[in-house]
Amino acid sequence: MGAHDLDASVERIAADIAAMETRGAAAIADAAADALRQQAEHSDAETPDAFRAELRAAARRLLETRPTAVSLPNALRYVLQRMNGDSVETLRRNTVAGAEEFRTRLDRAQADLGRVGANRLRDGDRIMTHCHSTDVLACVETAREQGKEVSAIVKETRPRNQGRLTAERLVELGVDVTLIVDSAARRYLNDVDHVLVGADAIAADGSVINKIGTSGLAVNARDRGTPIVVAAQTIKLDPDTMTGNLVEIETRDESEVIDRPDREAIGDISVENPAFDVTPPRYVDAIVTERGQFPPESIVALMRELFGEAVADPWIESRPSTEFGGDEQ
Ligand code: RUB
Repeated sequence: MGAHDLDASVERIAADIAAMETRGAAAIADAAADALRQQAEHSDAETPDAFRAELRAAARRLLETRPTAVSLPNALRYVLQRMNGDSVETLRRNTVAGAEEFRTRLDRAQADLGRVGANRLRDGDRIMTHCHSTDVLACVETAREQGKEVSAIVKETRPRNQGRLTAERLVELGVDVTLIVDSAARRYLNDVDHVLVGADAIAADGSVINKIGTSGLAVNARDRGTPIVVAAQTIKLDPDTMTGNLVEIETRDESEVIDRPDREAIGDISVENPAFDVTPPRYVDAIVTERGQFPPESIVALMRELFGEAVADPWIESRPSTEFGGDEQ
């Protein structure tokens, strides 16, 4: 394997993320860290520079899969910042240890978040969900372990129907589930105690980026007086937004919305398929993290504490390498 050769496992993990075989922000972060671990373990780079270049190239390949879930660059940053050492073996050991530590911390953060979120749920509460969020499920799981009865109105979440995954998992947790089409949400909002959704990214102003349909649900919930709670580990906080950058919203293929024959039968139309939307902080009652529960407007303080004022992009290739025969040789 020469410099910039990607391990087969990196290609496989990247393809699975792009095809949504691996999906959801936490699972994407976990898979990305595992991909870097495998690249490090299998690398036959002969020099430290070549090893570092391979790992950076692997990170760039993973980054190009899906643009919105900030857990992906945050995971890559965590691992690459631990890629220290003067020899290939030390670099390998530290990178593998960094990836393993990241994955352990991710699991622990979700369990801790689950305990915080479960405190909001009372015995007999009914929630409404959108899409499939493992952070949301962690809250319900803990509430169930505490012996609380919970029921759920589950939105199917067109076009990919992730609501069915949520429904299946909730049934396993002993939750009474009612599946509805997305457009029926408003009708049921009077009957639920909380809207509980996950996040792909949280911006510095407290905006929540999550599956398309979340913002409309939040506006309707506010209109009905139903609290909107976002379950999001701190890995979902987007440090780039502290300096004014916007979160890129992924658009996916129109075939997820309508197949070609049906589209052609209709005539000359455009089809748009944005995968996520932005819910302004004024429609969000609380963001539940492993560090406690926050009003959305205060999340920037936590962001500064965790990331400082500036964030690095450690996957970028250092410039002089080609000119002076560095990494690329
Ligand atoms: C998934 C989605 C989820 C968040 C949070 O979208 O919007 O709500 O990623 O999930 P997609 P988690 O199916 O397009 O990836 O709490 O598991 O990180």
